[in-house]
Amino acid sequence: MTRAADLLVNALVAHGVDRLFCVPGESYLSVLDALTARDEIDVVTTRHESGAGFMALADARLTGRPGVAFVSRGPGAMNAAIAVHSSQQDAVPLVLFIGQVERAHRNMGAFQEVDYGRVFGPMVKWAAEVNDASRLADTVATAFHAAASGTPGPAVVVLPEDMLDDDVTGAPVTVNRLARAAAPHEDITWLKTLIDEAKRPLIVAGGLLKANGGETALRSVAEAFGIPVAAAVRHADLMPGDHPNYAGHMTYGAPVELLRGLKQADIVIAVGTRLGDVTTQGYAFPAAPAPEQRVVQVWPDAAAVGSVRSLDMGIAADPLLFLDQLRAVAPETPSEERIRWCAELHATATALRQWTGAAEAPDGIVFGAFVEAFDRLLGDEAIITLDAGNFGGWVQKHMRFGGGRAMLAPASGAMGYGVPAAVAASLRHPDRKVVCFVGDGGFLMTGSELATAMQSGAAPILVVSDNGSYGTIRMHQEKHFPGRVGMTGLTNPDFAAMATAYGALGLRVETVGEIEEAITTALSADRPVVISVRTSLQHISAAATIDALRAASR
Ligand SMILES: Cc1ncc(C[n+]2csc(CCOP(=O)(O)OP(=O)(O)O)c2C)c(N)n1
Repeated sequence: MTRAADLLVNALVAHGVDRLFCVPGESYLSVLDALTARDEIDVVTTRHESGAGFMALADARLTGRPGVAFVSRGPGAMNAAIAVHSSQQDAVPLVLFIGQVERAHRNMGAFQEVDYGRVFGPMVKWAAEVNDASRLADTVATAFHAAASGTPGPAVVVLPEDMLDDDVTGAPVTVNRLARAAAPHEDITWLKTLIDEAKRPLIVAGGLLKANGGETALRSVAEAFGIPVAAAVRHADLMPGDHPNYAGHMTYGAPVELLRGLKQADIVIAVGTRLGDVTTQGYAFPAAPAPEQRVVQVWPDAAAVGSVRSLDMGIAADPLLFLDQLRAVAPETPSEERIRWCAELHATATALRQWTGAAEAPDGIVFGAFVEAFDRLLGDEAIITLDAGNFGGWVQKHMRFGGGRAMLAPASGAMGYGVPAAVAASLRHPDRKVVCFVGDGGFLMTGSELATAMQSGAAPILVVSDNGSYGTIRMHQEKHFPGRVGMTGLTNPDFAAMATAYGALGLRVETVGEIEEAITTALSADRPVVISVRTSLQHISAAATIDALRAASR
């Protein structure tokens, strides 16, 4: 007899799954049993389903394959919802397996019963409940295909617990090969004409170029044509920050100097980005619905191309294939004019990256000073994960990315991503330094995954910016209701002591003088480290102090 649960594991292995993240549940015990008998898949047991989901998303970014998480029915699935949302917003492929009540009890309001198709409906690309075990393997194949094809995103497979014990002897395991579309030949020819006509072309590069050699292909096209590259939000690592074609990072509230430069572009070629709200600074550049310059967008899903703004050209193609095609028609060398245009934008981006602010304030360290030191002391082969919050502004502005330094951060703005992503990154690349930057707010959302790091042998460095506040929201309060603030203050535990209790190395940085030693100690440790940095709340963002915000509001 072949048990359905064993067939499921066979199907995962056939899809190249070598690691999955879970919180175990009684609703899929047979799968856990099947996994214990196999060593092809490393099962990482996490402390919260959001942690499992975020780890799967980070792993997907690093491998270029769908991330896989298993969670229990009802409460477990609801805890994982944040990862489903991030998968959809970030276009990162995720296959989420959820246990379900036994088939005979469906639609009776049974213990922890949920209709997942309805709950996740608008967010997922595909969701199916496997009621007939003979359909299990092909449902898995469809889920992996749905997650990775077109606009990557979440697929959900629901597993009634009694189905997992059915006999499926002889049922085949299938894999649906991804269909990848290239750009039509005439579009490449036309685009080459548009680029040749342009004086100041600009590439905006997005997350779909993050794995599978996208960075190399991008650099090759940019260098050959002499086109500067601006990174879509959270993807500053797509071009090395010191590369002459690097033109900056279109992050939250990008500096006016950067935008002034980029807006001179007479054609924007968006590759592997949906040109969403944040990257385009609130649909201002390139503007939606009517851009002020020529815009070409390359994205694998025709329905998403041109759905937000009018385009001069929409190309529904795989961005990597597209880059190869464009490279094939590139000139031998770029013109002098193009090299000057690249240099102009690169100079602005480089100047903006320098940290020049005050290092310390009466209420703590200005986080930029800590980030500047980390940038200096950290080697190139590193992975940096970011949680959501204002502390990240300094990291995104003042750290150099690319050329080996990866950035993993959710464009969805989900707090709680940073620590689990760092655990997953450290497991995937034990040879690389993995550093997570997280606020005191975000750290107590999923910081318990430090226990997962201890248990699984991951060794990330977690930098907690402790300003005693949900600082980002406090900043918005100061902007909109100056001086009338509340509900954003945080009474925090001693994060370094907490780390020690987990068995990690806990370090505390209270003054600027302690920064370098703490970083050096952390970088030479071979176990998880938490550096708790006493950050100034007055210096509430990389762009403004609380006093300045209040003065401006008055
Ligand atoms: C899961 C989630 N909940 C709430 C928010 C809204 N939010 C955005 S930033 C922020 C505060 C972040 O505080 P902290 O982690 O301490 O970082 P800081 O802004 O102080 O640097 C909140 C509550 C969010 N983005 N994600």
